[in-house]
Amino acid sequence: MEHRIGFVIASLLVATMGCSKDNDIDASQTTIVYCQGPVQDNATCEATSQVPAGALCVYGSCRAPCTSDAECEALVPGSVCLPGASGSGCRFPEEAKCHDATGCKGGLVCAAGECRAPCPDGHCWLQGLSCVSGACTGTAVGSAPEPQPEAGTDGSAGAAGDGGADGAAGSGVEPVWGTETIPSSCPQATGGPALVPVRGGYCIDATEVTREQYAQWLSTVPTTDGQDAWCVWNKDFTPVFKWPPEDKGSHAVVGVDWCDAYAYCKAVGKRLCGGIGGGATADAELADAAKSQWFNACSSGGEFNYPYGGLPGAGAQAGYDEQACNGADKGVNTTLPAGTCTGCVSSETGYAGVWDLSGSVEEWEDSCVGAAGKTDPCRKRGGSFITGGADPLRCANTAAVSRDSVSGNVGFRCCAP
Ligand SMILES: [Ca+2]
Ligand SMILES: [Ca+2]
Repeated sequence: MEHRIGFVIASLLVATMGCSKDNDIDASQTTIVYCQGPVQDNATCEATSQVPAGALCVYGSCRAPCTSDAECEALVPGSVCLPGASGSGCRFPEEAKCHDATGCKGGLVCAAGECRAPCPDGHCWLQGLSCVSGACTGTAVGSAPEPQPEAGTDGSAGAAGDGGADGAAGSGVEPVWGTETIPSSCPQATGGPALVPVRGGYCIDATEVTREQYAQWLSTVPTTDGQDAWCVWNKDFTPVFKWPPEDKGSHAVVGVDWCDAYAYCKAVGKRLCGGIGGGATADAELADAAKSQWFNACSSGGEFNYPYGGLPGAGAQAGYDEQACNGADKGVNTTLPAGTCTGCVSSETGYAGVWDLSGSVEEWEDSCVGAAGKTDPCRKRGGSFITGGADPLRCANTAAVSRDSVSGNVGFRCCAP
């Protein structure tokens, strides 16, 4: 296994950490003490070269090397396998918390609320990790595929760790981010927000559909004829609330029922976001990144609780940032121009550039139970500006209301194909 990359970052750690222990971690509260030797005191360290054979120095602490959460759980319940500069080690997810880069030392960056090894080329080599806000984030699984240095380089781009296992992955193993398709282009559409290609092989609107965009469609006087049987009751596409747009054209359209949303997406050459590969999202698939277009985009492929981060392994609401997206805790209490909340987006390759999946307005999904008509329960996602607390703003959270329901905080976005 190549250790060159880890060495580069470890060298950085040694160069910049010095001897201070002024990290966010209170070493006196550290209960995992793995190192047996001269660095036993609070099990702190500056580099793996200091710690006994069989131990790793990860984020300034001696750690048991690991390749999986299960391994750590067996050693110390509650600990998880997280990456460090020279390998992955068991630690508690509560450790190494930060609010910004000043809370991290040794060249680590603050991402998703934790100090992390940087991913300078935008990729992380360990399976299960993704590059978020410039740092490798997620839970490392297994061992890393060997980086393939380009001819004439020293191969110094990329890896944040060596996986802590020897020889399990040989050269020629495909990096994990190459196994899911990001479309090279999106279908031609005739209206609405720009489509963004996402991992999973489809495209999704960059923002919620705005009032101006919806008004443009209504100006074509679309007929309500030809809707599916469960929407024949819908004789008017005009929003019930916040209409006409007046000076709020750039805000998300609200006051539309499920059938309005479905008809709009269809009319502009897209479809209401539903199942990956086609059709609706089944109830059991709502939090399945391989099945739900909306959830996959919101959670960066199931990696995060919120568009901007939060590791599911640390708890369903882990990583919640009340200021990142327009939920009630942000205090705006109304809609904003689409895409205003610059922190309400994924920075992961393959998911970046899709705004307000959490908060702003709840979004209809093509996920209804039954085909009776207006009373069928249909799913709406992501919470809204009147949704208080962390839970409703999670990507995995859903709520169901009747197909004909309209609300001042419910809109939608479209996907394609
Ligand atoms: Ca309607
Ligand atoms: Ca939203």
